[in-house]
Amino acid sequence: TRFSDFFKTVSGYRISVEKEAKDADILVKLDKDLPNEAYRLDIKRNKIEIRTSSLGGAVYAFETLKQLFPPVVMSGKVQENVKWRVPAVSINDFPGYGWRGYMLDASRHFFTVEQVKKVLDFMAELKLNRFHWHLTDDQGWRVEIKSLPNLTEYGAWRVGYINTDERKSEWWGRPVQKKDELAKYGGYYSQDQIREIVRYAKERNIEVIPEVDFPGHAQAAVASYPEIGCVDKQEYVATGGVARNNTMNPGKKETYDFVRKVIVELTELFPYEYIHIGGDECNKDQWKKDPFVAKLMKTESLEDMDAVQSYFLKEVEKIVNSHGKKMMGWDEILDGGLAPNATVMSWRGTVGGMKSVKMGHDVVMSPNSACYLDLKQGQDSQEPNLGYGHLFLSDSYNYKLVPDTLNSEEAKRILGIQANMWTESITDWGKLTYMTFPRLHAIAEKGWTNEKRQSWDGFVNRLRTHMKRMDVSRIRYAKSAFNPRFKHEGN
Ligand code: NAG
Repeated sequence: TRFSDFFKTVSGYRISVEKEAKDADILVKLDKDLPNEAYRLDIKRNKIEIRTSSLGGAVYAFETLKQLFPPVVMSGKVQENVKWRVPAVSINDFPGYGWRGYMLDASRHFFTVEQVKKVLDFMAELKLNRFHWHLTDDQGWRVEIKSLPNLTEYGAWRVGYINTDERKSEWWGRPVQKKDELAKYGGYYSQDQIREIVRYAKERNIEVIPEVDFPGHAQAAVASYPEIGCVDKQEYVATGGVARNNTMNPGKKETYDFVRKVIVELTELFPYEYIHIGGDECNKDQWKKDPFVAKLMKTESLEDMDAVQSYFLKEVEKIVNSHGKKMMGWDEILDGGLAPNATVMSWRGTVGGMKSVKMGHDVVMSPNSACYLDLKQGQDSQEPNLGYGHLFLSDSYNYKLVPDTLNSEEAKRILGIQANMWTESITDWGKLTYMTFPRLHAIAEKGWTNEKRQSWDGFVNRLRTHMKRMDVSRIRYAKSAFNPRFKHEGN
């Protein structure tokens, strides 16, 4: 229905599905022979015909159709007084990879339900189908877990110095006056809101994958339930980048009870295959002096801290699997020995991903050298002071997802690609879209288009049209990312 409404608003089209379709302008037919997410789009003088075997195929046929109209439509907004014309073409289209993801970190900064829906809208427009929701970190716990109420009563809020000027000002180009103010910041998603998001995503062919970060990046959790940490006193939800006591204690029974409760409720909320358990950047120093960890090492004959982490994550995997889900984690989950059924998300470059493939595990590639949207897209002089390093559009576009060193069996274990939006410096919606585009266009193309048909020149041409679309819709994006006079290395 969302597409019928959309096309009706702009042009009075009649859309029909199957039988009563004869006199419709846009006709959607079920064609069981087409693979999942594939579609055929035939545009004739007085009729548009779509064939597909799946909801996903239908969604993408309509997204393509929207993009064939002049660059006046994006995110449901339409410009008035434009000739509403589409070329007569025949398109046979299907994706290269099943996992085409976008990750939103909702912990470092909180984004409302309405904003999350807008993320899902632009994902659908770029034919992305996996929304990875980073729901917990040191700076805030954002998912309601009914059996663990402290997580959202306490763990969702931080009190600290927040730079209010930066929050309000036009942030690019101008120097920001620093004036700090003590404030409470936070928010969380209720279970009803999560169900609403999952439903909204489903209509757009998007699966939602929750991430809760274990055993590191967990200061908000440890602050809410000190008994799962390596501290006896009350800890605070982190305000800045450097967390203190942010590591769960794998030597305590309470920790496993905690994990179990979280997983049970996530399983009820998110109907899909995977639960992402984080696993990245665990600070193991606290474990070295913890008596519970020492005891665990003795009883389980664990040699070092990597072995402790691996033991813990294998236990987590058992819990996840026993609830009918698969476990996914960042590539640190390889350290000390990978859990037997785990899928790896490779972020520290591609090494962890390639190693996992060779070991027979599935992987999603999300290397920071190609997919990290929190890095600057242009030179420092052209960019606002967001991001701590650089990742140019051409770096994303030139990334080769499947290296020649893999044989065809191994290549199949690469499920796809994902862009990650970490939000330490992303305080609002304008910054989010600015850092996301146009790199997300490049990453989306990596996931969808056959590598042989990818070309930088072709991409840049098509991007020009998308940029017009974003201009019309007043979506902020980095123009510096694509400047034809400015050659990035590797262009
Ligand atoms: C890493 C952290 C993440 C952080 C990001 C910034 C992963 C898997 N972990 O340090 O918490 O926000 O990079 O680029 O990326």
